[in-house]
Amino acid sequence: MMRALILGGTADASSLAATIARASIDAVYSYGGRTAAPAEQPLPTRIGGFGGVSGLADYLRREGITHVIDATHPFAAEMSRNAIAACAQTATPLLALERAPWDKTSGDRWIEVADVSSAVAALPDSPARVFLAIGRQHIAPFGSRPQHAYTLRFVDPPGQALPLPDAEIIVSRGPFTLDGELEMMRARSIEWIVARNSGGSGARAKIDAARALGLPVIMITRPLLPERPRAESVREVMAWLGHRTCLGA
Ligand code: 3Y8
Ligand code: NAP
Repeated sequence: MMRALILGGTADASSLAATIARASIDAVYSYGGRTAAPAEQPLPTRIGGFGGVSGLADYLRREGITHVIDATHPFAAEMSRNAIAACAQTATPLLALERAPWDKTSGDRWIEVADVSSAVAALPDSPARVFLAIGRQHIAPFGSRPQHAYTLRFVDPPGQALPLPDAEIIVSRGPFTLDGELEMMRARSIEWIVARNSGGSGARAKIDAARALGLPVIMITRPLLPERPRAESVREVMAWLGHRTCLGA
């Protein structure tokens, strides 16, 4: 009897959950518990970590999970690595639902860097107006560059003071629109953007806005993950689950 676990937390995971619910496939949706009020899902939902690889392997056995879809974000590398290990240990089929990275197109002024500390080093020395669109978990390293005027965007209000003397916080969970991003960047006179190559459409607007305004983007490339089967569409996932959706998969 099929029972799927969706490792979620992204727009793609939400659209997969809706299709799986419509197909009446027995499934559980899992959030990591990063945000205060994650979006509702049309499936039974669990929130919080499993307790590393062994915790996830125990969960798979205990809950009789027959298929795991890793629909987490490309930067949720620890979750993805744990899923690969736990599924190998328990011989549970695993498929990643992962959107392709954004490609640099003509007009894009990207400075591609490998990680957050390289992103900090790529900022100019002279004071600038910088939009940090990388969430709240990786702000501390920018404390070494207090000379800049920062605009940050978080899903939830920050719990404590930031290590940045000049910072304005926008609380918004996306998805974002081109007009909204253009308006925000003009209103804040943004000169630099720091972003992660998340891919997908939910956060792409800031990249298109930066190109339209001719602004440089410090683009953090994705962490490398071990090989695993991957799909880029919900339809492919449903076919992998052996389910012919109404789309005529
Ligand atoms: C908790 C689930 C939807 C889902 C929305 C997508 C789109 C917006 C791109 C910017 C970049 C960022 C951040 C972002 C994106 C979507 C999608 C996507 C980037 C939610 C969600 C959870 C999270 C966790 C959160 C992180 C943070 C990252 C904000 C829900 C809304 C910056 C990633 O405050 C915190 O601690 C937030 C932590 C991990 C990265 C970070 O390190 O701070 N996502 N984001 C999931 C869980 O608990 O399991 O609350 O409903 C999901 C979404 N995030 O329904 O449309 O691509 O899917 N999320 C990045 O790309 O750099 C925003 O502001 O432009
Ligand atoms: P991470 O660093 O890869 O994972 C850290 C730990 O958090 C994992 O080992 C696991 O704990 C727990 N965890 C993460 N995702 C989980 C999930 N979906 N269900 C259950 N436990 C989960 O993860 P992250 O980058 O903080 O991302 C956390 C969540 O936010 C994920 O759902 C991800 O899809 C979503 N998200 C992340 C980003 C991003 O930029 N990282 C962007 C958008 C959405 P245990 O080891 O205890 O099992």
